[in-house]
Amino acid sequence: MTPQTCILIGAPVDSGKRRPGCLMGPDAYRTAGLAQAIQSLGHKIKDLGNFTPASHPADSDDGPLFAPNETIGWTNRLIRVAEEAMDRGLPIFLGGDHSLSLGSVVGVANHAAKQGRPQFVLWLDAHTDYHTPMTTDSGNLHGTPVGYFTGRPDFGGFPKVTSPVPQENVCMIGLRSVDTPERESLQGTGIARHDMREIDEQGIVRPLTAFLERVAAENGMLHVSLDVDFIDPEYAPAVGTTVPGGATVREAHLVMEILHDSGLMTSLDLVELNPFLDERGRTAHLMVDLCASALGRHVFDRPTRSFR
Ligand code: 6HN
Ligand code: MN
Ligand code: MN
Ligand code: MN
Repeated sequence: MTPQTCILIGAPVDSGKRRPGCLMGPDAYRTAGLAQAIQSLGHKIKDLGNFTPASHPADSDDGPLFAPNETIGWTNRLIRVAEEAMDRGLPIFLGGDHSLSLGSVVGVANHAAKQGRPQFVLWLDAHTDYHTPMTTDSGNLHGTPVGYFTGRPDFGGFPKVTSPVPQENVCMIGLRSVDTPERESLQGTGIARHDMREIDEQGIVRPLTAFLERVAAENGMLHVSLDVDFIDPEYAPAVGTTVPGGATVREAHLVMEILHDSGLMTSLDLVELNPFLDERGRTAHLMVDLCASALGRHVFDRPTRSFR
């Protein structure tokens, strides 16, 4: 891969669910040596520090949603930050919970639309995060970003999504916890959904390369959203929504290594790390290592693999 300028965007978003702790994520990644790992691969780093939400009315304790106003503030902030960062390099959003993708994905998709290129999203997660504020039973908005950036209705108060990501451009891998309303509304959508059963039976390479071939064929921009709970909790315990039966360390690295080979990734989220739940930093370190794989860390050189 040609050297990149990686733009670190600290997004200590903690409003997307009730259990606190993801606000410590960006600094845990820094402490685990993210910048050094990326620089050692020959890339440049621009660390923009930690952002705050755009100003917003205070949230009240009543109502079905948890902290909607703060989450709207974050979404407003991160859309702008994402749009600007895309002109300067490869943005890496250091979460923060997954509600940060309400902003990061809409921002990068706005940028892609200006370039006249299609936006694609690879969603690596145990969950589909396809709720809307009307369908969520938990009231936790980290369960809604895919619904939002694909243009589902009922996101009143959130910025209007002017360049929704087409359903056919979204690929989810790692699924093993999907709520009934999500499953029902995903039926008949073009969103590619690969659950752990399929990964067990067929391996993780096949769905990934099929998707990357499409991104390449359409000269697309590719946003990758990596939720800690994509990985099995045995290896990645520092997340509030653990679901057993997730990707192994090698499966997760293989995804990142193939992403690097493809040269297609244009932006990345590292989300849902809750350092308060970690064991001596091991989850933070694993996420840093996965990010390094996506940016070219490897054991031996091999013939380049072309998706074009
Ligand atoms: N995540 N489907 C559950 C909910 O509360 O809506 C879990 C969401 C998990 C969110 O993966 O970022
Ligand atoms: Mn631009
Ligand atoms: Mn998620
Ligand atoms: Mn998840």
